Amino acid sequence: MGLYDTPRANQLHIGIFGKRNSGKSTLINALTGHNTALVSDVAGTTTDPVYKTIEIYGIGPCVLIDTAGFDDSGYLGQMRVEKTRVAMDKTDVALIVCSEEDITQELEWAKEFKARKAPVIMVINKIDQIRNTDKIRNKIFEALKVEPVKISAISKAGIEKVREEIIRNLPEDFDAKSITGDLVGEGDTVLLVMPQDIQAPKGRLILPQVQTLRELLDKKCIVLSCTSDKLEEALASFAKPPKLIITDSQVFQLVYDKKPEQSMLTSFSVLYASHKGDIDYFVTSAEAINKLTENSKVLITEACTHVPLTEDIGREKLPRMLKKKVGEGLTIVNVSGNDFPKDLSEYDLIIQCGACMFNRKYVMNRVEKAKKQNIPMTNYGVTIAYLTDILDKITLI
Ligand SMILES: Nc1nc2c(ncn2[C@@H]2O[C@H](COP(=O)(O)OP(=O)(O)OP(=O)(O)O)[C@@H](O)[C@H]2O)c(=O)[nH]1
Ligand SMILES: [Mg+2]
Repeated sequence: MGLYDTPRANQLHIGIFGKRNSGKSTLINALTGHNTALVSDVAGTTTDPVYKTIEIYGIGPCVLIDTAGFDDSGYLGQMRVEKTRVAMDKTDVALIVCSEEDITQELEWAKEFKARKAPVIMVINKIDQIRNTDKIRNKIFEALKVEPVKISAISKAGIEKVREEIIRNLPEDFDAKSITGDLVGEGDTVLLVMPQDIQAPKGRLILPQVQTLRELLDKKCIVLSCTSDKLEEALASFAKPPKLIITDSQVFQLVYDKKPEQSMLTSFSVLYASHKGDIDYFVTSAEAINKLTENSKVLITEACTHVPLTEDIGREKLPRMLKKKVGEGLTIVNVSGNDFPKDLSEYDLIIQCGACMFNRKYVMNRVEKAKKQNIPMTNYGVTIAYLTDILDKITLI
């Protein structure tokens, strides 16, 4: 899985954009204090986006994304720009580096970030070399009404100001998003149903389970976990029914059938639907399942790029459930990782995985794209709940 097999997906993503040779990689090195990114005077040194974790005082660990110049050209250049665009989709805060007088492209990118409501910090680099920085500053101020930060990434002049600007421009909703919301609080009992099937990684728990458990412990809840075959015994061990049951979506029906009436029920991936995405859109979009026919086409998007195992949810279980309802003729297309078609018009429905490996910004940008093209989009958990007829019986936050 590589990139996101740590909880990095929840950290602030700071993307650095600019033309080739503007000094993006040098700026990364200045911010991290290490020579981690490759710097050279050859235009096009950085090709694939590079993700680095840094600790910024006042924010904590953040992910810095070093990108290929957005002015790259030619066939390979265009492919690199495509990857820079994926980095754009993941960016919570953008730094745009200007190092010459013509900043037409820089301003276009800044406007695109603004349209996506991502904070943009304009940086003028190479002030040790550029003669008239005021000309660039004035163009920026005129177009965007923001004061750029002037730096020399090489001498590190102005770097502290960049750090301050990042802190000043933090997105409002960043870090505020809890997984379990106000469903439970201190002293409440919670049962986690976590079948450790063939899909579960050997010797450890998957990220949504780990993060949910950690959050519940931080909230001082009393948490018990079991596999689905021990559900009855687990329930019997509570003096009174647990306030909340969080289950793996794959055993939704079983848990719903056995749960005490007083206990609220939800699933990890339904919780993740609002933690990482747009729960309202996911729930309304689930209605589109009813309208699918054998001529329909469904896109299933999975964040992980693991080699699919047998009984994979995205490649086997969900397609089987959908085909059972709609008919064998239903077309299902699977994509994984950062692949997400630009033109969604051929699809009748998009089903995204729980997205624990993606940051929220990236999933929300996908939702925006789907909404703009009027394509319903939902996620694994909501789909399974809908298909098993319990979407209206579970607790959403
Ligand atoms: N004079 C001066 N040169 C700089 C400064 N920052 C970077 N450079 C030089 O500009 C050149 C390009 O720097 P990089 O950091 O590789 O630029 P980049 O934007 O990452 O370039 P690509 O990866 O090719 O897109 C290198 O020769 C750097 O030494 C600066 O503040 N002043
Ligand atoms: Mg570079």
